[in-house]
Amino acid sequence: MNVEMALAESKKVLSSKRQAHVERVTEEALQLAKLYHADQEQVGIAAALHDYAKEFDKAFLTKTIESSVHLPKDLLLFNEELLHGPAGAELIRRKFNIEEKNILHSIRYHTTGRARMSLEEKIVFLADYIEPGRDFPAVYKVRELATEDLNEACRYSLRETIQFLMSKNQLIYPDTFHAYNELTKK
Ligand code: DGI
Ligand code: FE
Ligand code: FE
Ligand code: FE
Repeated sequence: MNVEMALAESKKVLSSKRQAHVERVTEEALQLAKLYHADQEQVGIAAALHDYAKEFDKAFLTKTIESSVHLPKDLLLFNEELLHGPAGAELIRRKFNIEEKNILHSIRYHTTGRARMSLEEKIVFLADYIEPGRDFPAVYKVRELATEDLNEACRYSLRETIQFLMSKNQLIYPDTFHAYNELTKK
């Protein structure tokens, strides 16, 4: 597997609109990988496959999580939006024989974040948030932070997401709080 192959695989299962998002995330992630001296290949492959499961139906995502020995079942009790990252990581492991933890974790945690994210996980998480197609108030500040302080950029985006979900009375998965707390502690 390489970045070009990963992009071709995601193209097979995504609408052209979503694929355009994936391509922007991949480009953004590769730029951040260069800036922060992360593993280009791992970041590129993970970014290209991060939304691989985004357009699969809920029943299939649920079945994938239920049948996985790796994934926590409490994912099924929160927002439906949480399923595509973990299910995508599991499907990619099975279908493409990718065992690299950094790639699988970058995909698995790209929506929620988690405590103790690796450099590559933080980059994919952030690239998804700030890719050039995004346009919401906080994105401008996070784009600036992303070139100055990767941890602060992640922390700020987690804080924004938590506030956003709370304002809509939504559930928040604990990993999101764990990620926010770790990056906020002095
Ligand atoms: O798949 P994308 O649309 O590119 O982006 P994503 O996978 O980061 O999904 C983001 C959405 O998930 C965002 O609108 C917030 C929502 N969401 C629902 N529950 C949670 C959550 N995001 C986080 N961080 N934590 C949650 O518990
Ligand atoms: Fe996603
Ligand atoms: Fe995200
Ligand atoms: Fe995405």
